[in-house]
Amino acid sequence: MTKNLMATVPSQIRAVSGHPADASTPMEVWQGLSAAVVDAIADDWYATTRAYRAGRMEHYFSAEFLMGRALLNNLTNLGLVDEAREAVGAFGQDLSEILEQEPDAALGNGGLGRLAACFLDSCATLDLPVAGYGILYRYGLFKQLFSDGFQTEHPDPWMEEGYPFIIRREECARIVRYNDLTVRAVPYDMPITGYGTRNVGTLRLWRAESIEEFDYEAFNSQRFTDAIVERERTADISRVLYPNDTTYEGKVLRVRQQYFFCSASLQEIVDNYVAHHGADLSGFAEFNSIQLNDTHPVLAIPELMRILLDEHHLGWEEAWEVVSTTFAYTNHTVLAEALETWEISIFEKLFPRIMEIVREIDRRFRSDLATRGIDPATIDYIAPISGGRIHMAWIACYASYSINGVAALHTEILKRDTLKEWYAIWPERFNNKTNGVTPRRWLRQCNPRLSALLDEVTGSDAWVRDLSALQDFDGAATDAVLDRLAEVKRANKADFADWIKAREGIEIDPDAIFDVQIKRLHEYKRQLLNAFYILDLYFRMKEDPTLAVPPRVFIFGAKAAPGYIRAKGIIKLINTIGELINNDPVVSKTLKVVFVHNYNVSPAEHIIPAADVSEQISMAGKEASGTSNMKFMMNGALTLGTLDGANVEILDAVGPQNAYIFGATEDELPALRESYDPAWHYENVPGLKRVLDALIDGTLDDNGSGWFADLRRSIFEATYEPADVYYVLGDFAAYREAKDRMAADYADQRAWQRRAWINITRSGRFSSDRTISDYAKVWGISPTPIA
Ligand code: Z57
Repeated sequence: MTKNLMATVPSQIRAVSGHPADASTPMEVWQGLSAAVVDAIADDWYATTRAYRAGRMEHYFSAEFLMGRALLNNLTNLGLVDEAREAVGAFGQDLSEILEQEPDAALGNGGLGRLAACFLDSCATLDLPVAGYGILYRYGLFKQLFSDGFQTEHPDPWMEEGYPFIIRREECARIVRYNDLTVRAVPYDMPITGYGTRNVGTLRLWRAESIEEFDYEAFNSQRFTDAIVERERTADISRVLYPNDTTYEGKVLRVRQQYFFCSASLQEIVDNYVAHHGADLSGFAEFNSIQLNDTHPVLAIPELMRILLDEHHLGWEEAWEVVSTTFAYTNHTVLAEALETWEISIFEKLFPRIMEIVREIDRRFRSDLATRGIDPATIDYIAPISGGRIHMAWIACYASYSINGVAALHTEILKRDTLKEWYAIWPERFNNKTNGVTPRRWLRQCNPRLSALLDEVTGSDAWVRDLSALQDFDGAATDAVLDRLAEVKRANKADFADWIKAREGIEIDPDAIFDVQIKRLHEYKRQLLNAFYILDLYFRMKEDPTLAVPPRVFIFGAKAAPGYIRAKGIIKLINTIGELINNDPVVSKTLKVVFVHNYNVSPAEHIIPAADVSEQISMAGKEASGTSNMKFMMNGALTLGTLDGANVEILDAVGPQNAYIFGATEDELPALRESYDPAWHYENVPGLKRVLDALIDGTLDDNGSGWFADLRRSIFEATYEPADVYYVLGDFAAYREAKDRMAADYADQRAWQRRAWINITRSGRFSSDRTISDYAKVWGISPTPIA
């Protein structure tokens, strides 16, 4: 399938470094080895691209692709890991050290961006004709450091030292026009390999550049700086990823970014259609479908209308017929603060023609709905333009042939609440697509020990391409296999302890329970509930030194949006609790708190294989799906969670004896909230008073920021939202009970490993291969293998 790496690696390294291979730095070796991989797949990549372009294709539009590292992923997919180890070993380099040189491509915030990356992996593995389209951000998600326990943010110029897995395609550049600015969009292509296939898919990321090198006129007429400023204004468009997850920020630059990649991608797709099928665009939707990853790419809807109307001279009806059979929309949240709406004036200023088209969509929408007898108040509420703003989700719902949520419960909430008006009119458009994660990166690659065990027990590596095959091995958990499983976990935990020692300077005991919560910091995810538990446990141990507490390490990883002060307060709180506990001579023998700084895809690959407990504790109804829950399950961690998002389906897959579920359910919450009084819980629920008072009585020091007092107020005082809006105190007693019980259960290792095994073998339906096979039916595409 591929050329001999051993032969090409040394010359690639020499070409990159200008030294002999054995005189090169680990970074140069990474560069050269990566270049050798691109060399090995180039011909297949070209063949795949040509095969896909000739037939029906799906185009996945997303403002975020959280790819992480590429080298090991590609080596794993191509079956070249051993060969690569040998190739670099030949001149004294260690492959794992080489792999750690690679920066993460962090072109995404969290779940939504990582989902897009897992989907590309599955599309490649399943030979599906799908391409991804997004933005080549110069700066990915900020780097997080802690200073005195406070998060600080730092730029992440991730490809500044060179990045071999992306190829500039000068010849495919397009022009994107704004009212006040015209820019060149230059595509950079990333190859997406699959496991056990020669097909290589493509992620196309656009970079904004000036039309001309310089404005020579400005340059020569002593307006040198103006010429530079103009260049910078252009480069601004793809300069930085906005660091908000599940919140909306109405920044003009952001809407510029969105239009930028939508317009460039559509131009390319339309040109490709013309090249293959001729100038009559009325058949466009037979060969193309576009998935909108949340509302961020929804400008593609009026932009495709513009291209069809103005550049290909279709009539409105004909153009709308094409558009409304092309797009499908995925909703990822029910949080009101995430719904994108733009001020009309912004659209008018940036792209008046697009605004004109949106107005016409709005006008026709209103008359269409009136004809259907919908009442005027409802029409006004769900119209594309209402209250002086443009509602991107409403445009998406109106124009899309398919609308989906990302877990069963989430889709039900969309139909019942968030999008109920739409569901009433077009019920047939709604469907569920429960998220999934790729078992290549999240098991095969990050957990080689467990992978080897699975190969052995199942007799082959077929599970890597068909994870559901594992379910036949539920019964294979003999005592011998369970002992092996325990050894695998123990070894992973020892590796992780070394990694943490080097990275965070904290020593942890591999025999303790590793209890992990890794995800973006958000109040709805309730890291605060976890923090309260830990602080309460500390007080319980101080109060009664004879209390039998199983050794535990509480592990966190989370970035807070830089402007989200309350989330930053929670980070500081966890770090401060960690300080208190880790420095307590007695308690630190049993408990440790570790906050992994700069949590990202590659740290996740170290953390997840070592986890015993998967914390999935959002307030029910708020986490659309969650995807780390699935990664933990595949790696044999047990879920400690609420009945939220995909946790519901995980519970359904493993059964109640193999997960720890607690807390108020989504349907119980409205009634509970009616009479909810956080002050009552504070007075009456064991432990809470002490914990909440510690926020203000000097036990914990927030360096005078006032952030801990603010956290306390968020629990007791109604401001623009009700007191304790995420029901932290309401669920505390149930959480404490479940978590204590879980820790006690850990002592019976045989029983624990049996439950872990069931979690692994039942994780098949959470493979993104299953999710993508479901999408492929909606998309109307089929496998197109090149060989
Ligand atoms: C994001 O990461 C998610 C939703 C959003 O609306 C935005 Br913006 C960013 C997440 C959800 O919070 C997760 O529950 C979900 O698993 C993930 O998207 C993938 O669907």
